[in-house]
Amino acid sequence: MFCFQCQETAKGMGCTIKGVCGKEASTSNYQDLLLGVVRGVATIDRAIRKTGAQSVAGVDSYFVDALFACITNANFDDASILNRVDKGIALKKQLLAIAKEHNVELPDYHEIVWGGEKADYEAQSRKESVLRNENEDLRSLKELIVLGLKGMAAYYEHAGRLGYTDTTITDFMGDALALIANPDAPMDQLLNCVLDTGKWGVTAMALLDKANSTTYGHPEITKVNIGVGKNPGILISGHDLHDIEELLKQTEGTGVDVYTHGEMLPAHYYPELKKYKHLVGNYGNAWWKQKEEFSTFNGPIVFTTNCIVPPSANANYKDRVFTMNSTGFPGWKHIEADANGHKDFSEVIAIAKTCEAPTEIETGEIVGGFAHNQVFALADKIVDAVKSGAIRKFVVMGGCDGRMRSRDYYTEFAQQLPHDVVILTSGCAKFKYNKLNLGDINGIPRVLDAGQCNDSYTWAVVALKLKEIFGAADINDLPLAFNIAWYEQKAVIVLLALLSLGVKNIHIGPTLPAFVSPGVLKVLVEQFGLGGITTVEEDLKRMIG
Ligand code: FSO
Ligand code: SF4
Repeated sequence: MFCFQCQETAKGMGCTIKGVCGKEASTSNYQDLLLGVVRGVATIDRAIRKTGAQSVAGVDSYFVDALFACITNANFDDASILNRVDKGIALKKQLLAIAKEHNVELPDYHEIVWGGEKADYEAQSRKESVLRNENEDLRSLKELIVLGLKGMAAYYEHAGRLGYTDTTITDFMGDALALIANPDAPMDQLLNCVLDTGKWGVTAMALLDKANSTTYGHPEITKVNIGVGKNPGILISGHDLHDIEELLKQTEGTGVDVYTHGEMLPAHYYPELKKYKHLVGNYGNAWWKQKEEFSTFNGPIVFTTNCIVPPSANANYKDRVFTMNSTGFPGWKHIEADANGHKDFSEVIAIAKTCEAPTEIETGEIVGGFAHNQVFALADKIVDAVKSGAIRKFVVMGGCDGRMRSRDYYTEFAQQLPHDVVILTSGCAKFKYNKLNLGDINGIPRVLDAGQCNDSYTWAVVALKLKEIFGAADINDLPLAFNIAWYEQKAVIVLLALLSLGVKNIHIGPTLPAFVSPGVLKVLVEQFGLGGITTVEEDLKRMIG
């Protein structure tokens, strides 16, 4: 195996024996195989479509799901990955038949030529490894693209589940997959594609923003309980709002409460979700603390997306965890959607009824719901505070949380920020400072949480609005700094999206990605001023002044 897609990769270079995340070498290899199949399918599909011929239906949703299943901590189940490989090979055969019928010329990439025999899976997976590209700069650009596509796929899938699709996004994804399949893809074309990935990332985030806020109302300022009630509960994790809505509907009146974990916290901010009285609160913190927090929760847990941490051998919750969508874990039950996209939670609810109420691990409330609509409602107040000097600067600190101790940096950075600086956050990174009680400035909380990592879109929209209000020539002239924490591939698409909007001098940490080669880093530094982090003191001087 070779995997270097996340921030916690072994030695900051790559996992080669087993993932730090817990991913087995076999799973990693099958994911490489799956991505090879995905590249092959997308390349043939695009070639057919470009001739004007009718291609096979469902190619887009196939590669979106497959890309999502290869995100860090999403799917640890070999059988589930291999199912997708089999599905892709069947699709490829259909596509090849159409290509033949219409005399579509196809390149001779191994992704296309390979016949898909089961006996070859092991050998072929090695051919599809990240290391198939020997030139490290080419490899780096191709990985930046595919990792960005994984994040984009996740956001696109959530939007799609709410009925929002946009084939221009999936057309781009198909073209980008075909480009990275090309062993001779030129460097400049790849670099342009990296930037285009960011551009389409903005479109995908905007689509999801529209899907979420049209379906569930615009997020609004909300106090979220972090304590517990007396009823048994179901804990729901991940990012999918359609799934939590279905769970809320099916648990209503059953005596079973619903709690959010990690990235599902922002569900509480949406009017059409917060209206459910039995949506009691947010239990625990970011994804990486789940082993402790799931064991005291006492009830069943459902994963709508990543981030899964493999349980300890003696974990008391092992028999009451359910996965859905692109996620999977060997031995855990998987809830499939029916033909209409509905999921049946009756088994989860039945188990919950036999469980104790959650054990209290915290008490109190946290405040969030500052997505763009809510921020714009406060615009006058915010602009006045900036003009009067009460607010000196904003610092976007969104992204991911993770288990490395070096991430304490973000807690300390937040604590040591001057009191006239406001943190704009989104994603699970917020758990590093959302319980610090950092106070407010003229009634504006010093930590404004827009929502999930995809809601980083809010900060792009807000920055553009501030630019307009203050008549700034450039987004980079605003009193705005970016100190972003990353972990997995959704953070990659967020970063590429910000770059595509022209944001400069973004700091990412706690370490720079292993998949960015020195040569590509040089370009990113020269063109965008991208940088890492140093010490809290030094960075406060650099970013805040
Ligand atoms: Fe966090 Fe995990 Fe949302 Fe990620 S829960 S780390 S960037 O999946 O997606 O912020
Ligand atoms: Fe390693 Fe991260 Fe890949 Fe897991 S996802 S195998 S921790 S690089």
